Amino acid sequence: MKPTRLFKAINSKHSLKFCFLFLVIILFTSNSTAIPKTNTKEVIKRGVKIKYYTKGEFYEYELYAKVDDKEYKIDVPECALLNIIEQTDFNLDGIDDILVEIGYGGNNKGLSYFFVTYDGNGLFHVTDEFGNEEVRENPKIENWNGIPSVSIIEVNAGMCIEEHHKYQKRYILEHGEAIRVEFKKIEELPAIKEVRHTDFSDDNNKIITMKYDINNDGIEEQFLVRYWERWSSVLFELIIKGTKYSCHLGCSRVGILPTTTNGYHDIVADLDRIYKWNGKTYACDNYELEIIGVR
Ligand SMILES: [Ca+2]
Ligand SMILES: [Ca+2]
Repeated sequence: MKPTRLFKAINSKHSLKFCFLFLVIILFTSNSTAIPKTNTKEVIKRGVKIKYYTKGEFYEYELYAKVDDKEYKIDVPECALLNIIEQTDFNLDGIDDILVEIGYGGNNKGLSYFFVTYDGNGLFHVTDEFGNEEVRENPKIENWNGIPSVSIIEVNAGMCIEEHHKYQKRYILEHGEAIRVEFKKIEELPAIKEVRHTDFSDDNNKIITMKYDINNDGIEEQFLVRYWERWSSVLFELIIKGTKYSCHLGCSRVGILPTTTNGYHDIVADLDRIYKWNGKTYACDNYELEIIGVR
């Protein structure tokens, strides 16, 4: 009978070999089922031609992608101003991804961001958003350890009622998600002399004069600092050799830094916004102090 023959086989001199074979089969099958292998790269043709773009305007933006000349509409948050910041291979898998900015317009809400990846077969993946109402500057796309990364600045500018803070955060696209890989608190640059918005707590209408020889010619220049009630911040004018320069951007403080550029001390606004002398006026990024007259 067959059961007898099986019993005999197990108990025969070959039983050890049988057990070993059985063990190998168990190990092999358990190992192969423990690691799920759903590699999206296998279903995506490398080098696929993909182009992302938006359509529409005024809070009715829609996001599209054209893959090998076939158009797809991608589901994204509604009622938003969408702006594609960058199309590049953020996760280095050989297929272009995008970083999209969500804006809401006006001064009340900041900016947030999400990545979109193409998963193949007409399927796209949208990551969770990052950023918030304290993000107002354009993000920077920077190389971070060989990977494209997104650096954003969060700052509670505007109303200077709370203590001023500023953070730099860095995100990368990994495993289909926006992963934060860096968090840095931006410290306030120490100034030689400064005027803060809190210096006006006793009188909003006064003008505080700050004197300092900013170009080391033996004559003190004058900062005229006023309070801007709407934003609880300060505005300043600067008089150099009879010429008046005006800053129209509110800040929580204005100060003089020990560093110099072209022979003039640098000026700091807020925590770390630095105005440098360019030979004609003070400038920071694309903003210059306006020359409003000669006394
Ligand atoms: Ca990619
Ligand atoms: Ca001087």
